[in-house]
Amino acid sequence: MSSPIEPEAASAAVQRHMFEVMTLAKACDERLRKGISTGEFLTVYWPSRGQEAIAAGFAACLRRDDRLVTTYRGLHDLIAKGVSLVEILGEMLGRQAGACRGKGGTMHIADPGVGLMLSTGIVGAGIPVAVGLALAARAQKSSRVVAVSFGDGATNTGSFHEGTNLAATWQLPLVLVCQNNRYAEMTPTADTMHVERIADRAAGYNIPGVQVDGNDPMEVHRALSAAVHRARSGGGPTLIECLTYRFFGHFFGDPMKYIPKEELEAAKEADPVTRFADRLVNDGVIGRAEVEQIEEAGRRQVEDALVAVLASPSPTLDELDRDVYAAAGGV
Ligand SMILES: Cc1ncc(C[n+]2csc(CCOP(=O)(O)OP(=O)(O)O)c2C)c(N)n1
Ligand SMILES: [Mg+2]
Repeated sequence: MSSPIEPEAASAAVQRHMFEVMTLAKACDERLRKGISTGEFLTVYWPSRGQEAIAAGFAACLRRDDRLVTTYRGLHDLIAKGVSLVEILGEMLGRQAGACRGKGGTMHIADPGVGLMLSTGIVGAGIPVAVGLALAARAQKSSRVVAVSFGDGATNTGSFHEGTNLAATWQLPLVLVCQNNRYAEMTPTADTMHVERIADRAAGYNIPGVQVDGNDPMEVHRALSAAVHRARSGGGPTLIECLTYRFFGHFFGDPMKYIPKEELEAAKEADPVTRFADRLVNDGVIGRAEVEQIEEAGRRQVEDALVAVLASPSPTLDELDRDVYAAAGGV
């Protein structure tokens, strides 16, 4: 089903911002992988490298008070929604400076202050939570919308189908964004579902379903802005399937033996960050020198954040049950 709502065009300033977000996500990913490889960082990491164009869409189309729910493979999404690098890296490295004071780890980064309500390691589990957040927005007569980001594998879970059914039935202000990176852990998507297009699953719930090139930020922006507009104006949920690819397997360190070499090489060849930089330069949005400045600024931001993170201690024992339960007699 195609979208009857006209998307907003991304201005030059918005395109630049989208590129900054993609570049920062790439710089942060590279630094994390370097730190893990050398033994400098002791953490686990599920890289979103290769999927940055989808995050660029979130950065451009969501308001600060809109909500976003993501997964363990959410570094790019967190950056797009405005979670600070200190909170992200602090949490990944188990420091008190982290978004959850270092008690949640890579899989569990949340920052409600900027609308990033949940990252979850339970596949599909973010969807019903996002439905609840969308119901809350409606109950509070707020114009905010909720976007939920999940993988291709998540669309095989009951949580996806139950959540989507409820959101469709109640016409909630929800945008379902599937980051189809072609694999769920080590299994190719095509081996686990009888539909060719995940977007077609929307038909089962009588909501619009669109498939886009998830490596093209402008295409993502177009689909997402239309879906956000629909949700905000009472038109109910949309499912957007973004076709993308993960460059580093399921987790960083995954030997990736199950991935055909040529497939991976072709994906890296079409790197969405490089592709977008070339396009912005060709379209005269920014110059080549500015691309390099943005890249350098991204790397610097990551190093600055790391200084603060590495100076921050690990959580102490008395933190063990703090923030886990509400205090008796009040919140
Ligand atoms: C309910 C549940 N089942 C199984 C797992 C184990 N598991 C972790 S990641 C993953 C694959 C998910 O694939 P996808 O939804 O495509 O997301 P991606 O990792 O590709 O971003 C699985 C099966 C889990 N964490 N939660
Ligand atoms: Mg996947």
